[in-house]
Amino acid sequence: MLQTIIAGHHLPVCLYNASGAMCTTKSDLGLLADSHAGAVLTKSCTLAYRNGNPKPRYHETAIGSINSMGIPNLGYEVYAQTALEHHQKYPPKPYFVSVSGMSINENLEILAKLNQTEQIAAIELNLSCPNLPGKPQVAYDFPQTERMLDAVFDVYQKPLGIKLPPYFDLVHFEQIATILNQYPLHFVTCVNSIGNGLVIDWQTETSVIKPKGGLGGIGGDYIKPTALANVRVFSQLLRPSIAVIGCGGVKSGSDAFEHILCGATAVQIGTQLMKEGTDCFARIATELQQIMQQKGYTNINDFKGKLKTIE
Ligand code: RRO
Repeated sequence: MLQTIIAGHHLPVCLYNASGAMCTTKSDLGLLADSHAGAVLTKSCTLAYRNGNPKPRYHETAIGSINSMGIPNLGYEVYAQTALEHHQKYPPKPYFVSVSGMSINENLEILAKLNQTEQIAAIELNLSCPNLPGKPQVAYDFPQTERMLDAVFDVYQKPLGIKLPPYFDLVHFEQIATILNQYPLHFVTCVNSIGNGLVIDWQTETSVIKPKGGLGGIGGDYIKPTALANVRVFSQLLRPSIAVIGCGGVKSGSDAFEHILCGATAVQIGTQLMKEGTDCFARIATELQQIMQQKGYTNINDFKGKLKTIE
């Protein structure tokens, strides 16, 4: 009932983790593989191991999260190796790798290596990390995004999608969609955290995370309306062969239902996975299924993208 297809790969359930949430270590990836998630996606990786930003760098509030992790990861080789082990143990569950090199050349080098690992179902190229001091988010710089995608598709022919930051202006949606429609992308994931928010503790009069003077990417309930708008508008502007994967503020079956109604082909879970652990997948899947049954839907395509607006 909840099955879907991403980049030609069948997912038994249209829910899986957002990159960054519980997917950095081999043991995290094992827990995701063992869970009811329909796929596994790794932490964004670089060529070499990275420690990331100084701690505290992640903080939860009652309705969301702020992070400035700074891409802590084990280096791409570990995630390629884990793909082999994953494939032997869980052959039907697609394994996606998120890539976030520090430059075009670093991304090209990582992709050239990952190209050799058949067990990777697809790459999610992250063009939207908000937490590198001194580095802008690539996908807010449209000429840089074009240069990146030109270079990537020159060397990489296997299934690839990109992780976008949230956009807020309809002119920007149209400009970036026109660029993305030129490339053989399999999917776009909307959205990364809303960059450079500030959560503070009024009692101690202090910011809650250490990097960048307390600024970090915001996730959770705060970002659901922005995420839904991005899913909706990109579903309308992109070629139909580019699937939109929804990410942002999903903590219940109705949140996932809303993302699909706006056009999502699958839905990722970040902050809620961090709060609840991998049990969230079975719970949210059950809730989504109940909503579908009540409405008489048997497949997500029965309502995908069918949001009604008021005339
Ligand atoms: O590691 C991070 O700081 C991070 C990344 Br790569 C990202 O894409 N989004 C985010 O909120 N944090």
